[in-house]
Amino acid sequence: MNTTNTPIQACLFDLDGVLVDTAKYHFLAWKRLADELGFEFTENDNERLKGVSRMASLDILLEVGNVQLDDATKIALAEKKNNWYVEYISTMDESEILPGALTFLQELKQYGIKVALGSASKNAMTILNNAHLVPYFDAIIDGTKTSYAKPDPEVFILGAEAVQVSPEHCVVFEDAEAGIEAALRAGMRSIGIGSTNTLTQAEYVVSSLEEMSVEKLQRIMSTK
Ligand code: B16
Ligand code: MG
Repeated sequence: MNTTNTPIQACLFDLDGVLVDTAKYHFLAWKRLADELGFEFTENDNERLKGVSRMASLDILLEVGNVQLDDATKIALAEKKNNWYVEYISTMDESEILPGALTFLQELKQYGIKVALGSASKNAMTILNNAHLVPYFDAIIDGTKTSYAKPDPEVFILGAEAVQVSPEHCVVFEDAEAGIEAALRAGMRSIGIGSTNTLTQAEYVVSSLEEMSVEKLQRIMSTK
């Protein structure tokens, strides 16, 4: 297949919730912090943190507990949570790769379609290394390379520039509505991973990458 004649030339992937199942470790670490601070933090509350940066996540957590703190304390608590999270992900491996993700990444490589990461996480390299996913990426843009959080389009614009593909030929795979909005603001196509109830702005939604293939992707993207 000659990809230069097809609409999609690059796939930009969010990490947590799209390629790997790290949300559970974020939850464990945030819950541990809430326990220490003396309030309850549920899995339902945790849904609000998906795709959100570390400091913005802490603000949401403190709002749940109705706790007000000064900036220095907040920075110290975010660091504490991150140390626990880093400890949890230090032992993760390929078994945390979400269904269908590896097969789809392998297929994209075979077709010569560029692949970039667009993640808010500052721990993305540790996760990709532990899951042995690094060789599948032509570019890796994560929270250490960006200044603005999703829904700002920066992370995806940098990804497209790194693989030298113009935005209209890029498709973003995201599990968070803020990430879908970032894709739209970047002028890119979008596929939501999750439910149409929450990913209302996505062009197309699948429940996991198990439902995706290069042939299906090009078909979906050429019919819009
Ligand atoms: P860190 P993504 C996001 O990853 C997570 O979904 C979100 O829960 C987390 O707060 C954020 O990364 C920052 O992560 O604390 O490791 O820098 O979905 O953008 O891949
Ligand atoms: Mg995500």
